[in-house]
Amino acid sequence: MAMLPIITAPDPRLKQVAKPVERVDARTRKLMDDMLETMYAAPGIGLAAPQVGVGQRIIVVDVSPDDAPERQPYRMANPQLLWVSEDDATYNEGCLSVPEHYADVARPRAIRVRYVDENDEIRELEAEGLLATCIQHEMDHLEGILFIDHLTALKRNIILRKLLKARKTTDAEVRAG
Ligand code: GNR
Ligand code: NI
Repeated sequence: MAMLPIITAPDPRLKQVAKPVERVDARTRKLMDDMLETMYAAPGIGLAAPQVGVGQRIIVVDVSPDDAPERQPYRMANPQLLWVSEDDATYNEGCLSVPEHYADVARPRAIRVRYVDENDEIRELEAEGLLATCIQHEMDHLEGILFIDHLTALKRNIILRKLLKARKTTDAEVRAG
């Protein structure tokens, strides 16, 4: 397994629409496993391929609590929503590509998703609560959408300006050694 660098906003690669996976092969599986390792180390509860600079429709998710007896990772290619509930749930979301910023986002509380798993098999999953929120957050990444795109332009631009400023500071510090 290998750790992958995570891209942070603003970056044009986070704004692109990802391409469907034709077939889940050994290389795709390796990418899924590397994404999971990167996600656990971050730590995070989900990760989408565009966040590691790969423009393919691949996401990984694991919302099981740290003290759970075992992990429950999902590896998904080409996820599509078959159904969403009428009612919304609001979570205070964060994103590994929008470090240190959090905001409430309302999304359908429950979903049914169809995807291709790590064995190239079609599966369906019904999810609610944090799992449903996380899958939708990851699927947004495949459309080039970040959670800050659900906020007002004012709030989004404040966050983007802060991220840019923080990056310039780190870059300057790195250059100075
Ligand atoms: O680690 C993450 N936590 C999180 C919390 C609430 C809603 C969504 C998420 S996903 C995020 C990791 C990430 O950026 N995935 O793209
Ligand atoms: Ni994210």
